[in-house]
Amino acid sequence: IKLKAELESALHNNEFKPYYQPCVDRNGLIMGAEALIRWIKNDKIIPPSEFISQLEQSELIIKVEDKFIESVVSFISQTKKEGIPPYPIAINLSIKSLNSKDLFERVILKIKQNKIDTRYLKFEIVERAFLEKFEHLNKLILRFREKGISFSVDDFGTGYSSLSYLAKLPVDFLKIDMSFIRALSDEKTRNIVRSIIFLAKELNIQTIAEGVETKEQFDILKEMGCSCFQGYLFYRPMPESDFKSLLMER
Ligand code: G
Ligand code: G
Ligand code: MN
Ligand code: NA
Repeated sequence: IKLKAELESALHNNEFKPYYQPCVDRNGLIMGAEALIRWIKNDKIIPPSEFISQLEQSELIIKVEDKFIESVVSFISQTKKEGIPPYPIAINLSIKSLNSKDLFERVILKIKQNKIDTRYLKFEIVERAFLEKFEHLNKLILRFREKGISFSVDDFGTGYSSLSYLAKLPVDFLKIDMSFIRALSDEKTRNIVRSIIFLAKELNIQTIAEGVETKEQFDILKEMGCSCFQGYLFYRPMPESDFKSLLMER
């Protein structure tokens, strides 16, 4: 268990850093990336599974995510200045941040200060968040979308919501949880995934498959009509400098 004081000092010492995991299209070409938080502590890389839930128990998560958004927005602005081709970057938002009072204003201010195009910022929300405060979230997402910022439902299929619930979500992308991709060799799972992709298409929502690790998984998903792919088969999450080099090669 990490002490709150330790997490606070990590925040003040700028020890939370974004790693970037590109996602690709059907041809394997980069079409964007997800920013994933890491705690860099004395050259050790601590994964979010070891600290996010502790952060979420207090309001500290709001400050950490606020600073994280700042880092990502400033990275986008930096690449633009250096003439590196821009790609949309998706940031995960906790339920606490989504419910924090001035999230919209804070994000828009950062975008203005860094002079970036809103098209290059996306947010990911876990399915579960919609169950808690649907009306609030619905309004919030619509405000962001009016500004050109798009949203994904993360870990889709692991929450409690049914497929019919999807029709009510004002989102642009749906990320199919890794657990389904892992089980694609099972016929029932394949049918579920096919239905998710079909229904999303009917609703004009793009699908992103998470945790794609094998060529077989990639082929099955492509055949089903999935449009974006993320996973170790293509790229692992990488530090900002590596991500920048990767984009510069292109
Ligand atoms: O990067 P990794 O696969 O270890 O991420 C583990 C989990 O942590 C994922 O569910 C991911 O969505 C979550 N995560 C990564 N960065 C953030 C963040 O900045 N905020 C929140 N709330 N979750 C994050
Ligand atoms: O829940 P969320 O989708 O935000 O988090 C993605 C998590 O999955 C990150 O922690 C990332 O490191 C991890 N991840 C990404 N691609 C793969 C993969 O192909 N295999 C596995 N096992 N984990 C992955
Ligand atoms: Mn995510
Ligand atoms: Na996920």
